[in-house]
Amino acid sequence: MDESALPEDHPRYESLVTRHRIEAGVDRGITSRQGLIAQGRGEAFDYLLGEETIPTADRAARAGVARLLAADHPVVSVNGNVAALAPGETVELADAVSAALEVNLFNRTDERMEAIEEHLREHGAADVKGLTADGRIPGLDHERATVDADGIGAADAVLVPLEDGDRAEALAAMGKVVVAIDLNPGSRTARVADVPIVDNVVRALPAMTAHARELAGADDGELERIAAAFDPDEALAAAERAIREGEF
Ligand code: PTJ
Repeated sequence: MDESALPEDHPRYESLVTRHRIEAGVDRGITSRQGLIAQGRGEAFDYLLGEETIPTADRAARAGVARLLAADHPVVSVNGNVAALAPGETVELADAVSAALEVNLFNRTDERMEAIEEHLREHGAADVKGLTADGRIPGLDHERATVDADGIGAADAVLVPLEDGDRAEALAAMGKVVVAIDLNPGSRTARVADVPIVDNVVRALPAMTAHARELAGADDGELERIAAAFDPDEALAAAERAIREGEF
């Protein structure tokens, strides 16, 4: 079924659209089959969060943008789920914070790397890193450690939308600022991130771009103040409360 054939009056229309995109991503060789499972996990948390951006997640999005804008070499990491769910939004955000885009896969194959690179270019990316593969994230085994030396390898801040916990931890251990988007406030990714954004990537990425445009003229002092005012533990606790009690 084409996305345009989905019933727009369905009460869970947005969820149908994201499911459809992930399915299409698997069909196109962009998303791994494990990506379907990850999506299901994410959906469960999104359902518990009321399928909306809670106020602390929006504050986290702003703090994450401040960290990316303040960085010398920010990189937006893209996996098979993000490429399928929000390719245009990912490219727009990378532009808005002057970050490089790098394809970085847990289940890395040349075919998927190339399919995702092409998909991002179709959505406006001028340059896509990840295929040079001349760097490694220490402490990880196999292909999931592979990065570009002048991309994630050299980055001082990395946005990891929807990341596996091991890799987020390894990036943090390299001393990089980790900004994560993850619907599970208890995940290792969310817990190791300097800025955990507990929200769906389909909402968080455009919200971050809007913050980036608004903060475009901000000086270093203002970016620093925004980043310093954000408390990751408090944000995670607020997300857990929202899930438990529907209290925001
Ligand atoms: O494309 P690859 O090969 O790099 O593989 C990507 C996946 C996602 C399969 C891989 O990184 C993986 O297995 O991830 P996990 O360990 O399942 O973690 C995914 C996390 O993202 C979980 O905590 C989910 O709750 C969360 N998540 C899933 N969908 C979304 C999400 N967070 C935000 N927005 C979503 N749409």
